[in-house]
Amino acid sequence: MSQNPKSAGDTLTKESSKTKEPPLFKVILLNDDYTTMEFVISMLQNVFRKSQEEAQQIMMSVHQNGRGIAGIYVREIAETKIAIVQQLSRREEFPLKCIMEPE
Ligand code: TYC
Repeated sequence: MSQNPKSAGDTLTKESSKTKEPPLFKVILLNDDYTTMEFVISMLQNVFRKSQEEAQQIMMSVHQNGRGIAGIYVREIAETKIAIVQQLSRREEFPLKCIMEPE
């Protein structure tokens, strides 16, 4: 075994590909002119589990730059959070959008 030069530090074996971590996705909030700042902060706190301070900073960054990262998750969690934001936004008749992009 130890004579096999491929056994040490080889990252492309079948074993390692089986235990590879799943791909991650950024959930990105998009700015708009109608959703209230308070609502965006509440989404960031309640859906994305950010502190009051972090939520305030992320919201202001999205407001100023047009978009910002709400969180980074595996595909299924990202999709679920996007669906929750969409549902809560529509309920309040806000056009708030969030999208996902590969990390
Ligand atoms: N631009 C909105 C306003 O001035 C606030 C806002 C921030 C909306 C972030 C969406 O993702 C957003 N009320």
